[in-house]
Amino acid sequence: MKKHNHYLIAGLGKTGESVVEFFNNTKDSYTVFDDKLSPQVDWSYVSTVIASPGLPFNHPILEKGRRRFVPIITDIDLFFDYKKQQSVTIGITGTNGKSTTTSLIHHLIDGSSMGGNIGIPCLTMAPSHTYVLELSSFQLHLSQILNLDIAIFLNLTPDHLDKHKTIEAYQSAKEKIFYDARHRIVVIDHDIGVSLKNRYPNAMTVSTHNHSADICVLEDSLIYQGQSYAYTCTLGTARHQRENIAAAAMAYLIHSNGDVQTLIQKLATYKGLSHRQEIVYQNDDMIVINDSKATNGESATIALNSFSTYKIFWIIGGISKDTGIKPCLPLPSFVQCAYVFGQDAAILSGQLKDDPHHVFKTMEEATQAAFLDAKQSKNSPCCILLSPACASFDQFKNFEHRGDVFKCLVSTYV
Ligand code: UMA
Repeated sequence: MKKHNHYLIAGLGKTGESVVEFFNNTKDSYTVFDDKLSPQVDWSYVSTVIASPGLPFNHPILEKGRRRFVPIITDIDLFFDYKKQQSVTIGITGTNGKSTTTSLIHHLIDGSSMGGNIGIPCLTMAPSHTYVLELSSFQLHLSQILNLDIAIFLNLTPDHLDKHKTIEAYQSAKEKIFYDARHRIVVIDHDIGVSLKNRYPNAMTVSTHNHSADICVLEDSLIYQGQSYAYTCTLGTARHQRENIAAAAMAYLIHSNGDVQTLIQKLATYKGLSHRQEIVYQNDDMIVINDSKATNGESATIALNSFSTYKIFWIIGGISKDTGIKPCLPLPSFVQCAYVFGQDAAILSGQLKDDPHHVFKTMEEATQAAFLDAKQSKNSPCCILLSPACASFDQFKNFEHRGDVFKCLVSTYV
């Protein structure tokens, strides 16, 4: 006999822990499952499974639930069920830039709460009038239909194909962000944005060069409703950052009914996020960047191009994604040397072929060598760039841990 509302919390990481806390407060009954605990599950009691985003979609615990016709939902679904009706929800997805855009919107909207894939489980967000949610393809794939007030789809390049298997499946998961959304925002500088605009004609458009977009963010001015406004933002003027600024600005303008003056003031005071092209050290000859969040070749390429005026000593490694560092190749001439470490160092070294690179076991050794070479180099200004293009789990708890260790190492060399 099935007991009413007995939940199975599948996966006991950050998400699972937040669901445990949530059910402790609502007094709902639950059982936890995690491979590291190897627990037995008595399915006769389970009415709903709450799946963690990191579980493989075909994990035996989820397959068992499906065979028994037990609904599988996520912490995001719980959040939408329990949040205050009158609050506003803004969701952001895309392969790259979603954390930056999420945090920028959070900064723009006073009193908003930020959560989701950015590292703060939705259920732990402080109560607010506006919730800004970074949504990964894993979270979207497993969630039901969300009723977002504003949904942003930034971009799409191959990533997480080990889990989604095909780019089409990856795109379908991400596109769920648009179902039932009240306002949709697309970046029309990419094919995916153009295709989405064709399928969702009411979507608001943003661009970095097309003046007819609903908002166009140029290097020093933004164009909105036919008027040009000067702006500054610490994110800089690289195209990908202007796309993030444009998407965030559009969301803000929808939310604030077009308050451009406040937008411009707020853009100027944004400070940026840790581990995303974060400046760790800078003097006239050298800049050191922690871009530990770059877990695929696409994001690493963006970082390389952002520092193309420097001679780059590039630290990469960890667990390589399907395409490895293909998007970064051929290595641009401003990259002096790559310092490769971690589990898939041999794969990355194979991809680099004759491009200058050295292989190490650990990030510590790679960083030490990069500093040594940069200091001896006659070329300046130089940039020591940790933009690993890989997942971190072989040697670190997560990308934040990897970035923090890097910052510690840097402090011993500068
Ligand atoms: N587990 C199993 N069996 C498995 C796999 C995992 O039992 O086969 C268990 C692990 O033992 C562990 C738990 O599941 O106890 C881990 O759960 P999880 O991987 O879902 O991780 P959380 O700690 O809940 O973190 C998740 C997101 N992680 C992933 O999607 C992999 C975090 O995104 C997110 O910040 C957090 O929820 C809060 O919302 C991280 C991430 O790497 C940053 N995201 C990917 C990315 O950005 O590329 C999508």
